Amino acid sequence: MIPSENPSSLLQEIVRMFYLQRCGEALQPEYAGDFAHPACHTAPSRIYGTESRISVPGGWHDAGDYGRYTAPAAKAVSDLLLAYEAAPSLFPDETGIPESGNGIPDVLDEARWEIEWMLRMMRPDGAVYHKVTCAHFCGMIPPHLEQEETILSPVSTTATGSVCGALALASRIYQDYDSAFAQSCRKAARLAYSFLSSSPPLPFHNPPGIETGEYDDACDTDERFFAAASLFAATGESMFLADAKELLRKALPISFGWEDMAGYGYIACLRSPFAAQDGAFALALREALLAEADRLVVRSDGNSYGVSLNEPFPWGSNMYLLNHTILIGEANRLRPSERYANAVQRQLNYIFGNNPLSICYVTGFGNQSPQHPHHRPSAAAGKPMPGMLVGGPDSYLHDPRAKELLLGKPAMQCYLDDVESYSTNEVAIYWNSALVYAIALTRPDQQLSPAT
Ligand code: G3I
Ligand code: 9MR
Ligand code: ZN
Repeated sequence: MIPSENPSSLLQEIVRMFYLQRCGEALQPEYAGDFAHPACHTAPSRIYGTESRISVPGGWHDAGDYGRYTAPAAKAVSDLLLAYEAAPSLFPDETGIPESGNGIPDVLDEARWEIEWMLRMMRPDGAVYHKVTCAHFCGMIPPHLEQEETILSPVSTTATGSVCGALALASRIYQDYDSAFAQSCRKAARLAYSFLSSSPPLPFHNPPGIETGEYDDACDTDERFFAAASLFAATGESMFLADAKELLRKALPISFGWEDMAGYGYIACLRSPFAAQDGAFALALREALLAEADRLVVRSDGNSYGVSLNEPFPWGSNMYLLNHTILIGEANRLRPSERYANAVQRQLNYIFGNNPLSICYVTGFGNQSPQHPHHRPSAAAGKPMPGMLVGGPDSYLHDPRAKELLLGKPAMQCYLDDVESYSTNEVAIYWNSALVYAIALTRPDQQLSPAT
């Protein structure tokens, strides 16, 4: 039930959203249409607590706001790279971005845009700044009009671990396209790892005066595991393998969220040419992933919409559902079964309209889709940017509009197509990326079939 007149245009638009979220370069009307704008956020950024300024241009705006946050960036990049690796033929070089036609699939050009920014966000000692944002969220203005100073918030070990893992992954994926770039990713990943190895946990909390997104995460063990596993997967070095095995003793959830990144360590290892170096470890990863998929599929089978999420639904429920879909889709690659394939398809069907509100949660597609996302460029343009996945139902009612209008509703109906409802109707790069990855896993190495 992929709701597109032309299914490959759906995937293309979902990937093009990243281009439209680019920060630090002018978006030309030729590529961006109504969402063209002059270069934004180009001034050097102040390091919090000091008067020093450094330049960290580039990357993507995180969401409906213009912050740039490294931990969720690492999830978004990892999703895109793993999606590409699973199904390269779904990702052409002609999607209408400035790099189209350069001989490199556009999705890899786009992910590189973010990776190069992540490299700038790394300190010389390998630690990674948690985010660069203004002190407060701005009004519903286009990006180039947000002109308050940008501030680099302190480093965290959650961001450092996630970025390390994503860079190590990148070093494998870009090897065939640009080995020098691949090598610089690997070198930076090693540097981040050396910082992590000698650092106690540095969890992040907004420091006084900073009010933008927090991406707080009390536990950095899963990010450390992703870092070690991904470096092992990229280099085959036994030190990283030993660390990954040790960290895995801590019963980490096999998840793919910005706050729970262990799943990416699993996939990096399972896809690595070095996996065979320790057959018992690879088998343990495989068995654990399949067992988790089986558990989720039981839930999906028992739900009338085929949804594996338990209630209550969290902020960004659509992403959590897609993260499950990714896990089941990866299980289906390891051990193909109709049951896995059906669960993947049913979860995507829910996203695309088979839900109690009959809404397709991707802007611009389906019979009914969000018209008023909490997304500053859309609000400023007076129309929704296409190809964006909104967060979806949040039964905790995390914003005042939701509290006012949704009290007492069943979890799947706790959604408002209202620009004020940032907890249900915002968008985010790492929600779109999860959708890209989940779609790629429906047809590894094949074209998407027409809508059914
Ligand atoms: O982990 C706890 C869980 O233990 C608890 O049972 C549950 C119930 O309260 O909450 C869980 O924490 C939630 C957390 O997300 C992880 O799911 C918080 O309540 C919830 O408030 C938090 O929401 C995050 C939100 O920012 C507020 O911090 C979203 O995941 C996150 O996607 C969202 O990200 C924002 C950025 O801050 C700013 N940019 C836009 C972006 C998208 O809305
Ligand atoms: O616009 C902000 C959105 O990007 C964030 O996800 C959300 C939660 O951090 O906050 C939004 O900003 C709101 C702020 O938190 C409270 N005042 C109203 C703002 C929305 O216009
Ligand atoms: Zn910007």
